[in-house]
Amino acid sequence: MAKKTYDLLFKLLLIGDSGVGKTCILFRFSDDAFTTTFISTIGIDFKIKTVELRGKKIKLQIWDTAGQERFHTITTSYYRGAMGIMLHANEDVEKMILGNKCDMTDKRIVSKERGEIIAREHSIRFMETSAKANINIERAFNELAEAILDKTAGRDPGDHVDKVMVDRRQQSSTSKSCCN
Ligand SMILES: Nc1nc2c(ncn2[C@@H]2O[C@H](COP(=O)(O)OP(=O)(O)OP(=O)(O)O)[C@@H](O)[C@H]2O)c(=O)[nH]1
Ligand SMILES: [Mg+2]
Repeated sequence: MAKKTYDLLFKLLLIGDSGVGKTCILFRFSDDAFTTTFISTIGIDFKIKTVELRGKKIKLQIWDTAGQERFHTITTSYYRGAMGIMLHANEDVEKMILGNKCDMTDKRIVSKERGEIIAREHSIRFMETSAKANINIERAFNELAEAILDKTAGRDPGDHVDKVMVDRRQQSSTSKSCCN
């Protein structure tokens, strides 16, 4: 019998304006690499990375959405079923705001303190990151996954399987109407 390679599957979503560095954050996390070339995401993309947290193998399925307004209809259709969202979300999902490009100190617009205040006001986790300098990227994903793990601990593992199935159906129906 084929052995399952993970214990839990978490679906995470990266959302935010075009150019803030979503794809670079994911690329740094998945491949430990960075490029200065800006290739704006078309529609939606995803990467898989399995992490081990508290003795559990957690498969992270991370969706990277296009920030450009013209893809809004496609990208928002993927919000359903997300278990953790980075940058913006509502209701019962675990959220985290990333203040990316923190390596660009001379071009800083939002202070760290201001970011922390905004996040606290909305009860959202906050972390300053840099995909370029590899600051807090792994920590951000692990912290979000741990928050989901805390929330889901004790639940029947079957819950997760069901959620994935819903997502798969959604993916296949969305890809038909997608542009790629
Ligand atoms: N200095 C610095 N530049 C970064 C960082 N992260 C991303 N960039 C640069 O910012 C630009 C945009 O990065 P992307 O990751 O493609 O942006 P995105 O948010 O995915 O954009 P869309 O796909 O259009 O939504 C690229 O030129 C990157 O090299 C960072 O942490 N520091
Ligand atoms: Mg992108």
